[in-house]
Amino acid sequence: MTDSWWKKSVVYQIYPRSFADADGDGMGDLRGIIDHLDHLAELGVDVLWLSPIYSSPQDDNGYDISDYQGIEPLFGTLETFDELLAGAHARGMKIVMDLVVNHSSDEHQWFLESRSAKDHPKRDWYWWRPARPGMEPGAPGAEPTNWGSVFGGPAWEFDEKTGEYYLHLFSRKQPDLNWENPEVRQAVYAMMRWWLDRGVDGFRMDVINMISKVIGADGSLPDGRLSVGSAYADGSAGFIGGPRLHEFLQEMHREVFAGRDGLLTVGEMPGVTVEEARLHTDPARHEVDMVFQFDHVWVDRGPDPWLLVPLQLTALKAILGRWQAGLADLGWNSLYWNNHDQPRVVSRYGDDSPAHRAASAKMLGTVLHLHRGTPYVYQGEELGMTNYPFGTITEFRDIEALGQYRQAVDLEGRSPEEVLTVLRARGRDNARTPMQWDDSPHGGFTTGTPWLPVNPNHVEINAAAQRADPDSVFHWYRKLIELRKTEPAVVEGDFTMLLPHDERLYAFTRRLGKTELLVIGNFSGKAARAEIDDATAWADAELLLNNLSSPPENLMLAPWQAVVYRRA
Ligand code: TEU
Repeated sequence: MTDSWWKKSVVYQIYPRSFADADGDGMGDLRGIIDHLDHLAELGVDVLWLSPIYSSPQDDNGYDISDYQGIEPLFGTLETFDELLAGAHARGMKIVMDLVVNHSSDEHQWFLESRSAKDHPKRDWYWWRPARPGMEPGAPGAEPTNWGSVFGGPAWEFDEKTGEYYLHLFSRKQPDLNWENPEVRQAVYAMMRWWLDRGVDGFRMDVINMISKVIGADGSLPDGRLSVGSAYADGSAGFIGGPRLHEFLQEMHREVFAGRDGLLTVGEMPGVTVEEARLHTDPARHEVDMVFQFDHVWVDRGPDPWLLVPLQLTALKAILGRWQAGLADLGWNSLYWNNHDQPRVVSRYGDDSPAHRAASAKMLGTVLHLHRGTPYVYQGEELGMTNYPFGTITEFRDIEALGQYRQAVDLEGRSPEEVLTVLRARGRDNARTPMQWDDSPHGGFTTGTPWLPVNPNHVEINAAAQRADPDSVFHWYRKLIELRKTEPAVVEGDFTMLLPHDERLYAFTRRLGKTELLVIGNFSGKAARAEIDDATAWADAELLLNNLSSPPENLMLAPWQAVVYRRA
C-alpha cells in the first residue's frame, strides 16, 4: 500500500461548539478554530477532525443535519470554512469532516418531502412503516418494532399526516435514511465528492455500521430482545453490521474515493467485532482505512446500564490486546480514549485528584500512543482536562443524558440519584464543556455566556499555563506525537502484550528489526514492579520517556508512572 500516510499521523478532534468562540455568542465557531491553529500546530498533530459544522437545528449538537452543503450560521460561513481549510493546509495539517449519513435532520428538505405524502417520489428515502398488524396506528405499543432509540423512548415516531411511522435510531429529529434506495446513496456520494473537490481530506463516518438494516421478506424489520426492567428492546441485531454494509462501503469507495490520494477514512462502528474490522480495513477490499471500535470504552459498563462497574485493568488489556493481534497482519487500528461522546479519560481510567492528575493523564496518553495504530486526541485531552462536577439533571444539555434520564426515571422506575450517579461519571457533556484556554473568567473560551459552563478548574488547568510549563501534560503529548515521527518502531513495530494478569501494570513491547521498545504504565495509586523476563537487562536500557522525576529502580513503578525504554 503506497498511500498510508495516516499510519504515521496523529488526529486531533475538534468539537467546534466547545472549542473557541470568536464572536462572543457563547458558542464556539470556525473563526475561533482559525484563531487557535497555532496551538494545534505546536502540538504537532497532522489531521484535524471537525465534528459537524453543517446547517443543523442542533437537536444533537449538529449530528442532525438539515443541509449537508451548508455551514451552520452559528459556526460561520463557507468562506470562513475555506479560510480554515487554507490555514490548516498552510501549517501542514489536513482536515477531515464528520459525515453523518445514517440519518439526516427531520428538517432536511429530503425528509420534508418524504414526509409530505405516501406517494411522494422521496417517500422511500427514509424508513416508513405501518403500525404493527392488528394494532391501532399511533396507539401505545403499536410501533412497527419494539426497538428503543439510543436517546430513550421508542425508535419509531408516529406521523399523523400519513398514518405511518418513521424510524429514528437516535432522536426523533434524526430520521434514518434508507440506504436500500440507490438514489439516496447517489445523493450522499455526490455530496461527499463536493466536499473533497473543495479540498477536505477525508471523512469520519458517523455510525456507519448502522446503514444496512435486516429486512424480512415482507419488508418488516425484526423485533429485538427485551431485557427485564427496560421499556424498549435492544434492536441492534437488526441494524449493526447489516447484510449490505460491506457492499455499501465498497460502492462508496468506488464512487467517491477511487483515484483520489492523501485521504483518510474512519468508520465509527459501535459494536463492531475484530473479525468484521479486518474485512472493513483490509486495503484490498476498498472500504475504510480504519474503524472506531467500542470494546475498550464499554469495558466499565455492565449488563445493568445504571450501575457503575469499576475498571478492571486485565479486561482492558485483554480487549486492546485482542484488537492489536487481530489487526496485526491486515488492516489498521484507530486508538482513542476520548471523543465528544465519552467522559474524560483522566477522570475515568486515571486519577483526576490534584496529586495524580497530570501524571495519570500522561500515563494514559503514553500507553495509548505507543500502541500500533493511529492515535486520536480529543480537544482538551492534551491538557488533562477532567469531568465536570455536574449536580442535578437540569445542568445537563445533552439530548442523550436527558432522554435516557426520562426513560429510566419516568418509565422504568429508577431512582433519580442512581441515574445521576452514572450520568455524572459517564455523561457526554463531560467532554463538551468548553476548552480551557486560560485562567480568565470563562477560561478564554468566550467573552459572552458559554452554552455549557467552563469547568471551574480552568484556573489551574489551561492551555496558556501548560504551554509555558515544559513539564505539563501539553508538552508530554507534544513529545509523544514527536516520538511517532522520529521512532519508526512506534508506527510499524510488532506489538506484544506482557503481564496480562497484572491488575496494576499495563506493559507491552514494540519490535521493529533490531529496535525494541518496552512500555509500562502503572494504572494504580500504588507502586508496582514489572515482573517481566529480561527485567534486569531492560532496567539498563535507554529510558526514552518517564513521566515522573525519578526513574524506576529495577522496574518498580511509582503510582501512575509511565516509562518507555528502548534498546537496539
Ligand atoms: O455516536 C454513536 C453512538 O453509538 C453513540 O450513541 C455513543 O455510543 C453514545 O452516545 C455514548 O454515550 C455518534 C456520534 O458520535 C454521537 O455524538 C451522535 O449523537 C450519534 O452518533 C448520532 O449521530
